[in-house]
Amino acid sequence: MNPSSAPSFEKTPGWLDWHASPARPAFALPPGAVDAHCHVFGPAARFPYAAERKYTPCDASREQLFALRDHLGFARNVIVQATCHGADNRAMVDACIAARGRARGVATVRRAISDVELRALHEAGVRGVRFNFVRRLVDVTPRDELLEIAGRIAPLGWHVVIYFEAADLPGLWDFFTALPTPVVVDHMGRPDVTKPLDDPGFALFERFMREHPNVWSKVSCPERLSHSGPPALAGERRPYRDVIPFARHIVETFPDRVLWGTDWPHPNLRDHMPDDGLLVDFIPHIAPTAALQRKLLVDNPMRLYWPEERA
Ligand code: 0GY
Repeated sequence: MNPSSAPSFEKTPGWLDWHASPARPAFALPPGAVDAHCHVFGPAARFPYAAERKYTPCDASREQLFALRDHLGFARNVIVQATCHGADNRAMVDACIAARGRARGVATVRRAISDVELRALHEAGVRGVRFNFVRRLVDVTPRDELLEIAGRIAPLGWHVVIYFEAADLPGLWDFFTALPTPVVVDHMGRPDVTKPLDDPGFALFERFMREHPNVWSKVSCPERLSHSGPPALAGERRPYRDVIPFARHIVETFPDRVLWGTDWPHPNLRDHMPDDGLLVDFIPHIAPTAALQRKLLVDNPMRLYWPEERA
């Protein structure tokens, strides 16, 4: 124990901290834009990281998230429970409450959660649960437990966010298509962007969305999927150019079921930390018209997270 008796945490070796001075984006976000995928980490002194975590990040507080929101020009956030907090949703819930209606949350819950606890999460602004199948991030949760949870959150009007690697979609297909709620896929199901657009892996993801009108996709995380970069932007005007055809295809094919988020504070990046302003400048490359941008950034997230505010 350190002198204050608070647990102390050492960042995972090689951890990249979030960008301290992101550019102001050149792209002007439409009024009311929602950053629909971001996290808070700790601060650990107040909200310790979970024992079962697979990484230990740097702190990324609610105040720092709200400062980034204002700097980039977003109106609202959707704060997704990060795996480093396990199923202890306190940091995310605290941020949602502090945002005073300008944030919604996506929680991680276990089957032992009570109806009273679910109701309290709802009151705080939670509108979904996340099921994570990325093995480097979480231990396996049995599918019968996840189905039970999905059945319990459906009557609250919540949805399920799923995170998986592209290679795992065939094996997860039957489970995903049995979910009784809207289903939101993180980061387009992580396509291999070194392959062509008609690669069978991405074609299967497109089929997943086409055949299941309850399936949505976040067209987020170019920095995680890209091989072309940054950092090698020299002479290249389009950030993360190799991701653009994939994200643009999903936006143009399913304009009413796409969301976008920064993924701040960008856990587990290894080669570079993105400038969040540059990430916002990626948006017009994947949603090239004002109408598509409005759906992606305002109409769609408002329909999913703030349906009561729609005209
Ligand atoms: C993301 C991606 C990652 C991590 C998490 O909750 C998390 O720890 O989601 C990742 O490492 O790919 O969406 O933030």
